[in-house]
Amino acid sequence: MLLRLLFLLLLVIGPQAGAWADDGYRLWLKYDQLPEAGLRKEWQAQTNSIRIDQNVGPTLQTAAHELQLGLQGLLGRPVPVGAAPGGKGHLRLRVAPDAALGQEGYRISYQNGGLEITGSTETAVLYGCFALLRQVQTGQRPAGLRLSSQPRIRYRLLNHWDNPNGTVERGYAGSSIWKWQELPEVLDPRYQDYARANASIGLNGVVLNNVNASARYLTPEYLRKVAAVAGVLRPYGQRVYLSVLWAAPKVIGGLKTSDPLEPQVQAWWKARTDEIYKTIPDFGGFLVKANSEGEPGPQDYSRTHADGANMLARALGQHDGIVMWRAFVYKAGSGDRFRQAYEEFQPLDGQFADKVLVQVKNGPIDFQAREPFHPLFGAMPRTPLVLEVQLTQEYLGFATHAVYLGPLIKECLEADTHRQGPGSTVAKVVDGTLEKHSLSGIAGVANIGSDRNWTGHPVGQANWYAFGRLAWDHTLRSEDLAREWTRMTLTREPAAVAAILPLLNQSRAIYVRYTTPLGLHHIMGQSLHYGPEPWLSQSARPDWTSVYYHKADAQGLGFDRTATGSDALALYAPGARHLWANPATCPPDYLLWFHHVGWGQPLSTGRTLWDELTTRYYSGTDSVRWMQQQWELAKPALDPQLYADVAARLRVQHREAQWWRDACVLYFQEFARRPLPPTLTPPARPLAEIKELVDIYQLR
Ligand code: BDP
Repeated sequence: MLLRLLFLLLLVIGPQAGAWADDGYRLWLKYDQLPEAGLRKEWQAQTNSIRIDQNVGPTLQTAAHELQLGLQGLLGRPVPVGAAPGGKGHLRLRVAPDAALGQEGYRISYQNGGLEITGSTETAVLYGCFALLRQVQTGQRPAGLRLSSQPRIRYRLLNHWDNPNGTVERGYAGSSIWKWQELPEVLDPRYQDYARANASIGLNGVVLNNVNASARYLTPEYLRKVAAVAGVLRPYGQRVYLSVLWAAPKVIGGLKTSDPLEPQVQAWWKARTDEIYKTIPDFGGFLVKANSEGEPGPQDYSRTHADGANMLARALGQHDGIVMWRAFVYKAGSGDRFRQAYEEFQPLDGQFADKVLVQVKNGPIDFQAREPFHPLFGAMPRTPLVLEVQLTQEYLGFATHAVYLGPLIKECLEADTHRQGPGSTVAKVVDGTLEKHSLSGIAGVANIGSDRNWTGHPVGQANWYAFGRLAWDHTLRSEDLAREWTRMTLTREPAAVAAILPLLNQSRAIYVRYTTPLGLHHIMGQSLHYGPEPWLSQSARPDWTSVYYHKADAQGLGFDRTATGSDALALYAPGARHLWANPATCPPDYLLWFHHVGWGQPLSTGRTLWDELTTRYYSGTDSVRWMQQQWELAKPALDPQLYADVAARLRVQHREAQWWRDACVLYFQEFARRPLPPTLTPPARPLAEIKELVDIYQLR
């Protein structure tokens, strides 16, 4: 009887206890014991202790501590940290200048019979430690291990769009992780866990606040708070940066102007910047959104973006910091939005000061599910360009749709600008190798919030992970990163991994199919940017409507951006333009980005535009069912809580895929006036009913 009771008790508490309780907080840094005893033994034999020199700095101590934590968990036995040297059976961390590795690169190798992680700096060794842990976590063997890697891009940043009041612009994972009102006294343990996550994937900096910036961050009171966060992030190699409000000299400085050519404005920024460096000696620099979507900027004083950026660069002076000036600009009523950033920024190429990088979104409109690469990547050879991608899923179903972004980021990086002939990829522009820039940068708009699992949707973690790994090395394959993340985060059980990987790898293409197939874009719900609203025709500006972008009429669908239309295609080098210029050869995925195509026009797929469009909406929606089945296959190997969470979100995703499908098919049918292909079942509800759904979601 007693035994039976005990057994029942175990059944009740079992799933919540120990290794099975997985609320997602630990991300990919789980360090649960390796199941394979043999593999554990092999690693144990190489890691009897960790050896570091005495009197090392905080980052190397952090590195040793992380390694200790990880190895103890994975190998299931204590790993002491002792004084170098060490030797056979011990793991040595060594900082030694090595030109081949640069400042941040690491090498893992056997030296005198013992494993050693080396790098020119303590931060480099820290990256190496996480690389070694990744080897153990993903089940690699220690024998003959030799690995070296260095980042291809220098500034690898997350951009938080977080506000002082704790809200996050376009954030879907709770509120901000930065608790400004508690700082600087209270240091939430999350800050440290956040820093280690970033370091583990190779990132090296964080813009703490929203690009629609509050001037408050530049006040002494807030700088003390920022300094406190910087203090936690520093041992993990993460520098802090701030987004600044262009009008700050007026708003908090008491000046009458923010004109960058005014000496008093220049003096104000110089003094503020010196003050920042006194408080935060390794401050990274400024991110600026100016003269965009109502934000103030130098154009308010008839000055250029270059005037503004260069003034800030001068304020930075000798300090080791940079200015990242965003190119996300588009003025109301001045033609095709696709062209506007190009028209404003391309003529400024060559005018930016040394410390300035121009930050460009991956595509010319705004983080759509698929965009052609931004034409500026092929047009500003004399300016280092930061690639900005969005990890938070503003246009990709918030935290309810599983969309793995590895393929999206890679698609942009691998796109060929043809700037210097074939092979002039966006990656080579961004990493600086194409034009020999010494500065280079990449930024991901963070999808991180106060939710226990950090990203709302558990799959969102994979986007943080893949972004960091690609920022370090853009030649890595998206599929390999999905595999790494899955095996470190979800399960290493082969059948389950085999079920989950195709789900992840195809998720973005599936999302495109049921929302914006064939190059449709910007047809989502107004303001909130959720759900379909292709009929949206009235807004504060024409380029905030949907009809502006899809141009559906009785003849056909799509935005003519050839010479007969807005001619945005002319912004690309001939080689790149050539790919899209002819509707007969333009890849279907980009067709409606560049062409207005007749409903009955046969496409390269063999179907007419109408049939292809509707087929994609249906097959995309059906594929969400397939995603559910794949997830189901993995169930036995998954933590029950995590399994249930994703399964529920997939149910929402399927319901909303149907919403997108029915809305778009019925709406476009009003123009096409054609029946659905016979294999497709017409939506059961009328368009009017679907339109009401948008009002419910938008709370209008
Ligand atoms: C848009 C967002 C808006 C951002 C803006 C930006 O809707 O909230 O402020 O981008 O990047 O996608 O500045």
